[in-house]
Amino acid sequence: MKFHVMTLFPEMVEHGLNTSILGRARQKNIIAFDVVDIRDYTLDKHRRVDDYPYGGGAGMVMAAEPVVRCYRAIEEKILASGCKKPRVIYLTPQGQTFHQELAKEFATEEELVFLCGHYEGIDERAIETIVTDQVSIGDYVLTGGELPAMVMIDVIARLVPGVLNNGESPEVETFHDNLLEYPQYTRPEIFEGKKVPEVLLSGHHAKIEEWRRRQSMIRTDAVRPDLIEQANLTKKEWEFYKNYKESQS
Ligand code: 6GU
Repeated sequence: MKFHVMTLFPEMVEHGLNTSILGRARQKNIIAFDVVDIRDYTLDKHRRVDDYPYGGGAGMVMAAEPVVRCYRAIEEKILASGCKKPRVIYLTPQGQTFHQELAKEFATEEELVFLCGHYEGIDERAIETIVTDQVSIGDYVLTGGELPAMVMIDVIARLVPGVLNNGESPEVETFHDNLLEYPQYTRPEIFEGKKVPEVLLSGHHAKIEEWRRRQSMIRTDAVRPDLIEQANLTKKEWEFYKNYKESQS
């Protein structure tokens, strides 16, 4: 799978994507990155890519021309390689919120194009001309689309077969059984006076599993009560949860 990224800060994206698991998957040719500098496509003699907004207001707007010319160069390469016209994702707080199901959908594509905006946004006509999907990564405002593009690429790439090293299929539910993960411990047994929970040293697998499930329920209840309503719990686990809630009140 190939990820094309249109950006004014290519070195930021290159660095982010060449590290750790994604860097290794790239070396193994399971995924590929094509990071393109939008500034290379400006026709302005001063290499400018932004301008003042019509109608006034604060900040600058990225001009349509370099963005669309940059995209057309990418599209030409993709069509020449025999692939269909790609989906083009514009990273913007005005988009639909990213989630695991959307990642699964994008992971079925051969090629994806990400458009990273900066300043106060991009001329709407460029967006109308090339963009197929507008996506936000959450309800907060970042200075540009590079980090959101890297977040999306990380989430999508780990769904591509062979990217994760263990033979297991990646967990594609938001969270396993709609529960948050239980706490993990490794050596030493005592760290700054704090002991590893006794049950984990017992070697009793059924007891360990029960403890982990209960820890998951307790955490989910504290942090994400919206999830626990749809959690996949056994009758016995619901019983435990009910008693736990009563003991809390
Ligand atoms: Cl995709 N872009 C920016 N600038 N801020 C965001 C975002 C995207 N998603 C959440 N905040």
